[in-house]
Amino acid sequence: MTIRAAQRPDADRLRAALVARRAGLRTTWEADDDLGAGLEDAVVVVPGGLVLPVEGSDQHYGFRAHDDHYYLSGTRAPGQVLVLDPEEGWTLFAFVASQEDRVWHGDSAPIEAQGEAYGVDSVRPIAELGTWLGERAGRPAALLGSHDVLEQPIGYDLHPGHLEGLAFDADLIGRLQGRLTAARRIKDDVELDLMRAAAVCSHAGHHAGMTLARAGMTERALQVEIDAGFQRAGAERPAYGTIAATGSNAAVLHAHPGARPLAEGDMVLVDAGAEFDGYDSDVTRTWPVSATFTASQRAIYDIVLDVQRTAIAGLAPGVEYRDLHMQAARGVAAGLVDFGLLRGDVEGLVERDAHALFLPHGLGHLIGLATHDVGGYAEGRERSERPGLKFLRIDLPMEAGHVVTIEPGIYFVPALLQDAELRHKHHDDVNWELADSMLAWGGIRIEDDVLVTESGSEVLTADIPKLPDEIEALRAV
Ligand SMILES: [Mn+2]
Repeated sequence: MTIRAAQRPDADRLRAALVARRAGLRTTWEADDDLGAGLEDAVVVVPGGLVLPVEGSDQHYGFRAHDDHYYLSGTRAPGQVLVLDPEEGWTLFAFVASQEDRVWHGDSAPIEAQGEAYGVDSVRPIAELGTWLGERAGRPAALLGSHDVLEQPIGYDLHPGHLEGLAFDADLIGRLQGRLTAARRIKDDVELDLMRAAAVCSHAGHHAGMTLARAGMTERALQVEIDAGFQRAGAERPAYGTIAATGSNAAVLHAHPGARPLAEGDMVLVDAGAEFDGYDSDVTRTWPVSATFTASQRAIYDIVLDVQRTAIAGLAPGVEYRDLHMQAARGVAAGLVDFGLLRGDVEGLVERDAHALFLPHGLGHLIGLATHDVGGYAEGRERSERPGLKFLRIDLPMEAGHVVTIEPGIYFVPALLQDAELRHKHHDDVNWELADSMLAWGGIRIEDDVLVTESGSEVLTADIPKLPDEIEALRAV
């Protein structure tokens, strides 16, 4: 088995994509009739965020630039601000290292090189931002990106007075933000290159986990192997805290890897994804510690896999994600009826949310710069309070360029299955004797990242084995 190398887009493509993103967004903003004449006169300020110092050390927590700032500027250094004056175009106010910075942290990127790399109209030192803002006092202004500039202006070489002159307008901010969020739903070619690179790194980490895991190893030791696999392949870090949960821990949806050892006969649920140049992947695989699944593990695995593949096959432009979620709910209910855990007709079970006892989360979410990316709900749609829907993170008609996760699961969650109210409500829906005998069984989730295309979909994380035979072949080595 070979794992492809993670590739970065070249400088020309990156610059062209950034220029196109900013130009496209301006066109969208200017076409918004509700903004009226407001935009021509407005100033848009997009800070990238400041570092968060670690108490008692001279270091800071891992820095992550605000996604909107990075999306528009192409740069992720802390303490920088991208601005738009419609008359003058886009200016990046860039961090310039002092002598002391150079001694302790190294030099900053040269100003001219940043203008060339990111294709902005101009780049100026951050120290000039205050004067620039002062010259625009009284104009309507929108603050996008990180709002920490309001609490810590000094971090951006500003004093509070520099911002007070601008007329920040909540309505303008809301409108501009809404269009930016909508634009970010559709991934451009450079973003897709980076998401493919993240998927390659995720493959390396999951492969390391599947091949190195042995009975007796702790969840924590397995997590270290997976994260190391990501980073050896070129990822900068895990996109989120890696979940490596064995036995009953697999039914804790966001479990932290701990000291529990992997045991023969148990499974391991690994929910882990690599981050590459700020872009995330999010992948779950569930596999046996032993060389083969047990009969009940294989039966539940086949239900989840079938539901997952059906949902992926259903993805296409125009399809409502919520419908895929409900189809998955029916698939889980039907599978559990066949297994003997649920009783009754599938439609009725789903209507009463009986499936949500075993699938207590949504089918998936948008993914991109954020693991749970922005814009999951179409304008005007609100989250449902129903148990089977309230954790659904997307309610949106699918469009080519969306990247979503498809991640059904079946779990035996004691907190749900031992809840008196739920047992009463679903008294006739569940074979409680069987459910009670499986309280420590754990759970299975299978998750891929899927690009919606004009003709259907493309699974970005398809190289990571999920067929039971492929998994057993890897576990037998
Ligand atoms: Mn996910």
